[in-house]
Amino acid sequence: MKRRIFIQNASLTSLGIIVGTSVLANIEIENVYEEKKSNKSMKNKKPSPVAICTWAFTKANQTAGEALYNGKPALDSAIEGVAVEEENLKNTTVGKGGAPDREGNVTLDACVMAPSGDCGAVVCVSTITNVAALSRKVMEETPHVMLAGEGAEEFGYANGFEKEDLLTEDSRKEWQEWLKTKEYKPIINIENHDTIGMLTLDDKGDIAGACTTSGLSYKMKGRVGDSPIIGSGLFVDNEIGGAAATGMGEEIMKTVGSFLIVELMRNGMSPQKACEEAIRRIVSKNKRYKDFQIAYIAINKAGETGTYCIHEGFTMMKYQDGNNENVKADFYNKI
Ligand code: SD4
Repeated sequence: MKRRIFIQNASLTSLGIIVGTSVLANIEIENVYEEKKSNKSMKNKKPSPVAICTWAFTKANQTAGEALYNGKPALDSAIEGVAVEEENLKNTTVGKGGAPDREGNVTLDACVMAPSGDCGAVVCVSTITNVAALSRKVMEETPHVMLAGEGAEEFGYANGFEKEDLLTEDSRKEWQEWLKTKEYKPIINIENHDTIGMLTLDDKGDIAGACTTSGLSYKMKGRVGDSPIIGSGLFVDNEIGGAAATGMGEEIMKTVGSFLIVELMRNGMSPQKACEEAIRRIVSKNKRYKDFQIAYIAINKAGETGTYCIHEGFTMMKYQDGNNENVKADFYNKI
């Protein structure tokens, strides 16, 4: 491989700029080919279980990681992990205690995806905390993939989910403060608590994922972002790997980011390179990329992981072999 790159570089120098692009393209293809070969050989090795999640959700990721090491399947572990944040009243971007929309309603969105390729999702749920678990119920107990609003809530009560008020006193106070200016400027990135997207690889080598959020603070009534949309906020193909997103949902949806990452991995890219390419896709299509943050996390069947974002500041958690590590993502906007 090294020799081939050397020869192509030599011809680049001697033939000059006219052939430069195609030679570089060849090098790129060769790199992908080599990566594909190494991915194949990794596939034969059985990796130890791995849990990764967006942001520094230490306890949630630890919970999922320990569940995996106790032999729980990938989907059970992911749902157990994200439930920690759904129930964390201090987290104003997930579950109960999440920031409301402009009219004071907390509305939650979530989805899950199983190793079988089955998936479930709920959107605009305003009275149930554990919306990832509810998404699983939709997947398992209905002929549908997604339920919205009242329909999702009624289905939830019928299946044992408790009716709750999701607006906490703290969130109400902050919303009332916001009403004084009504300034709507979603700033995503600064704080280290946000939507939780989680990917898990269990001891059988199966991959699953869950993604759960209260969406953008003070969003328009009825607004739904990427998080519950299969392929955007989350995608898993158990033959290849999985990906999850956090950040400005509108921009993630336009490039179906998580699906894109899994497809790039299918074509031989590592999880890291695939996350980078998905961010590049967004940036190249959107001159306003400096105004918003998007971050991806990904895992493949070999248990390799990757993460990349537009702006500095995003970290993911990774649990493997008893270590729950905070991993800083490399970022695009270095200027
Ligand atoms: C959304 N992607 O609703 C979510 C919000 C988020 O970091 O991830 N914030 O658009």
